Amino acid sequence: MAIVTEPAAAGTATSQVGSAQAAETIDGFHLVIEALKLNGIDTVFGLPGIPITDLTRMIQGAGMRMIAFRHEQNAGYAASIAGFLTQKPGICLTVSAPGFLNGLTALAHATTNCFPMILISGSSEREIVDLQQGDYEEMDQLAIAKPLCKAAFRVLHAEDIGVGIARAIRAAVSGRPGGVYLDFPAKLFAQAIDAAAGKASLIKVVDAAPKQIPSQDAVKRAIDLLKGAKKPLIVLGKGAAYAQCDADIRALVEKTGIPYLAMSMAKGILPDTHDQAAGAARSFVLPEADVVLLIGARLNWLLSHGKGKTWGGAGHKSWGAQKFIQVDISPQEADSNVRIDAPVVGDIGSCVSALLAAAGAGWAKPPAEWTGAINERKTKNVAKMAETLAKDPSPMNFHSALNVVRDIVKANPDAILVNEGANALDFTRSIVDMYKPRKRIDVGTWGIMGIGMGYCVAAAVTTKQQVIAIEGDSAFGFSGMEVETICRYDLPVCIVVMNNNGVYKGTDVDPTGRDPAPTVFVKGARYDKVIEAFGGVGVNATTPAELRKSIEEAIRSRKPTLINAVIDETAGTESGRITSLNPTAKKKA
Ligand code: ADP
Ligand code: TZD
Ligand code: MG
Repeated sequence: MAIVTEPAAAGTATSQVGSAQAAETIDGFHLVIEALKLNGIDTVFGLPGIPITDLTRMIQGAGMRMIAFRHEQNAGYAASIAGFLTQKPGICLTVSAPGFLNGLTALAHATTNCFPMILISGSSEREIVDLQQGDYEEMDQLAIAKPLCKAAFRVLHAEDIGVGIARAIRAAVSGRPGGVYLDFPAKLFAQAIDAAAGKASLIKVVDAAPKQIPSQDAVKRAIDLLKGAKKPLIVLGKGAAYAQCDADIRALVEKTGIPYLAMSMAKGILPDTHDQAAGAARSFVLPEADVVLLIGARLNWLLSHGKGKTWGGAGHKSWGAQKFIQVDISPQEADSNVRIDAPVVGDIGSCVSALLAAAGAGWAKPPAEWTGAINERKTKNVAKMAETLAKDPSPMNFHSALNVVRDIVKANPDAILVNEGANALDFTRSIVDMYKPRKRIDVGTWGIMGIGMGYCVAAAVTTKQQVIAIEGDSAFGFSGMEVETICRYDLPVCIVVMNNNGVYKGTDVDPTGRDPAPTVFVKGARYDKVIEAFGGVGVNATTPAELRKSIEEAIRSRKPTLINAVIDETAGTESGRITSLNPTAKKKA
């Protein structure tokens, strides 16, 4: 297999000497780089090895950022969230078979979460793979990737690299965004073609994510339903955050006066402290609402599929009477769980501005009984929460520690909050208010553990903002080795490990007395020591005051920091907020 070991002059054509007429040529490596650059892609996340080591060097040599990770899954998660934050496909670059498979989880995650991402993997010799003759890292990667992504392409000829990358970009960002797989066999990189023909073969994608204008009928149907509502509710999902039409969403919410709920990663599109925010009265508004306008949120498990007890359940007065309006770019999303009375299909920017225009002047705000009842619940719940937050138990619990984080995020609203764990996730989501769009990134649609450090790296690299990660101790373990990456690139990331000695809590025991329980880790572990190994700042915090001081110092210095926050090991609950999904709980129900 032809592997160029000496990187050629970055980003330029190479000269082939020795032939009768010295022809300017360009190889596959450079065509890939030029195609990415031409399309405004300036960062690649990945991990080197055969056959892409030289590509990673040349990417760097060409002035792009090549962020090298310790495990491809974390590079993949980084790419997926870079896609969410920037609307450009995040690129993850891996080696063949095992590297590809390590990246694949992230590709599937991107697809599930509707994040635009392209996984580019080098692959082995086609002829050997297809005859299953046992090549180095042999695997039919394209076939394996297909069911897990929106589209998958293989490029065999250097002159097709431009088309391959253009198609991958279009597939990732148009319509419902998602993951795309690009298979580049090793041979492709060394193929040299005429430089002029090579350059001419590259495609700058025009209008990669075309607007999709909703039909007038659909908009009118939705507005008529909303106008007739006595207890309307808006639910904002991460599709609304992705769409980057924050001002119009705010205008629609404020013009109509309709209370709204923000799904986890939609928090901050409007500040959580907004008058119309109904998050603190969630269990009241979901069953009570008569018309629900979903904007970029699916009625999946996170919204209890739009039915059952969360929404009132059989016997409740709203049973079967609730009406749904769903704004989504996917025409197939409506009716996936319950009847959607008014689907509005289009991109959220176009749909929201059409709804705003159709709402017209003189919109009657929702009845005061509805907004008043919500405010009453909110006030009560907020007061109850304030009481809990004011307590200062020893050891710290999730509340006393997160009270500190809440203050710090309020004082630093531009910081990006990364969050994973079970209790560490659920408590952070409900306690820490967000003030700006796309500042909260978390476990997403799958409730996946392991996104933490990849998200931190991508958030810091793509936005240059301070990153604060609130991590369960189990959650952190999935990607913990990437603290080396964070230190190596000297990123402004402050990781807080909420250390309660285990998964959910640290109190389980093996009934036979032989081994540690499956949910329990080394007691009193010092995660802060991990970052010290790489020159970062480690702090062991046992009180809210210590925690506050160390996060503030991390933000001031912008140094990579890991704080081991010692949390009462009895404080959590099994599975956090989703205990009911455990099979044992289901059996009892
Ligand atoms: P959440 O988990 O926050 O409830 P989901 O991931 O379930 O959000 O839903 C996001 C929805 O947003 C998806 O159905 C997706 O098709 C949609 N979506 C994503 N981007 C856009 C866009 N630009 N315009 C319209 N809909 C979008
Ligand atoms: N593996 C993957 C990839 N994702 C998962 N969601 C899980 C396993 C199961 N799981 C959860 O859903 S939360 C969690 C696991 C292992 C860890 C919870 O422990 P934690 O958080 O220390 O991160 P708390 O604060 O102790 O609850
Ligand atoms: Mg834990």
